[in-house]
Amino acid sequence: MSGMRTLGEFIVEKQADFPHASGDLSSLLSSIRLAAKIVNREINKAGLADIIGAVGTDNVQGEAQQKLDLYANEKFKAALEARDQVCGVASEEEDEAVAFNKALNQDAKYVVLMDPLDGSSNIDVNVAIGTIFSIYRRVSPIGTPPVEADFLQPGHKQVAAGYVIYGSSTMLVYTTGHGVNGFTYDPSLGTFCLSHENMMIPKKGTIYSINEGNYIRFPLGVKKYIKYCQENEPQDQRPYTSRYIGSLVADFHRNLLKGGIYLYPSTLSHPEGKLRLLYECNPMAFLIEQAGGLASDGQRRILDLVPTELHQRTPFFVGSSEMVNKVEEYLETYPDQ
Ligand code: AHM
Ligand code: MG
Repeated sequence: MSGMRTLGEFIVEKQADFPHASGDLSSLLSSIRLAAKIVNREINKAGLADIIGAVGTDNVQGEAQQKLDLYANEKFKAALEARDQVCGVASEEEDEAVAFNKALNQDAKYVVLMDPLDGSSNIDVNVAIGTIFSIYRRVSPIGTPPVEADFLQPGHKQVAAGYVIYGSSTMLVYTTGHGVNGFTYDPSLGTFCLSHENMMIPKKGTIYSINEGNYIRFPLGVKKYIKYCQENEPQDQRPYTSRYIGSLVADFHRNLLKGGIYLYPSTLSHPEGKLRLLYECNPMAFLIEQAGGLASDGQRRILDLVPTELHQRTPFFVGSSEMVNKVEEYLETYPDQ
C-alpha cells in the first residue's frame, strides 16, 4: 500500500500550510471525519434498520424532517463539541445557532455551519445524499459564548469547507483555501484515502443541472439560458446534457469532476431561491473557486454576500467558469419586467 495517503495523514501534513498553526483546525477536521464515518454507517443500514421516514416534525423551513437528518445533526454536533475546537454550531436542522457551554469550548476559536444531511428526500429511494460543512474563525472574543455575528460572516471569510457524499462510494472533499482534495472511504479499513488530489473543474463543461419542472416559474434570463444549452451547435458541443439528481452534493460532485453548471434560480414560489446561503451555497462556492470555477447569485459573487439571517436563501449558479459567466450574461441581457 505504498503511496496511499489517508485523510488523517493528509490533514497533519497540510497543517504546515498554515504558519503558526496550532493544530486546532486539524483536530476539527478530524472530528468531521469521525462523524462522517458514523453517519455513513447509519445511512448504509438505513434500509435494513427501518430508520427511514419522517419524524413528524418540520424543520425551520417547514419541510418534513426525516430521522436520519436528526441523527446526522446529533452526531456532527456531538463530534464537534467533544474535541473542544468549536465554540458553536449553526445547522440547517436547528432554528437557532447552538452555543457549546463548556469552558473549553468557549475558549475555542472556530464556529461550524452545516447541513448535516442534504437531499434527505432522496434517502428512501437509495439516491446519493451528503453532508455540507463550513468553518469560520469567530469574531467574538475567545472565552465567551459565540454570538450571532460569528455565524453571519461573508463566505470569503471561510477557513475551510467541504462535503461528504454518501453515494456508490462515500467520499469526503474539502478545502482549506489551498486547493480541493477528495478522499474515498474504504469501509473494510474504516479509512478515507486520498483519491482525488488537487481537483480542478474544467473551464467549460457540457452538463447543465436544474429542476426543469419549474421552468414556467424561472426568470426570463434563465429560460433563455436553458434554450441556449439546448441549441444545436455541434462545434460548441451543444446541445448540452441535462443531469439533475435533486441532491445538491451529488449534482455538484459530478459537475466538479466532469465540468458543468448547477442552477437553482429564484422561482415564483421561492423568490429568494431554495438553497441556503450559509449551509449550502457558501461552502460549495468556496470549493468551486478553489477548483477554478465560479459561484454566483446571478449578479454577484456568492462569497461576497453579507448574510443577515442564519437561514437566508439565495439563487445559486455554480460550476465551470465559462458557463457561470454565460448565465450571468443572459440574466443581464434579459431582465424580468
Ligand atoms: P434539503 O436541504 O431540504 O434536502 O433541500 C436541498 C435540496 C438540494 O440537495 C437539491 O439540490 C435541491 O434541494 C432540490 O430541490 P428541488 O427538489 O426543488 O429540485
Ligand atoms: Mg439542504
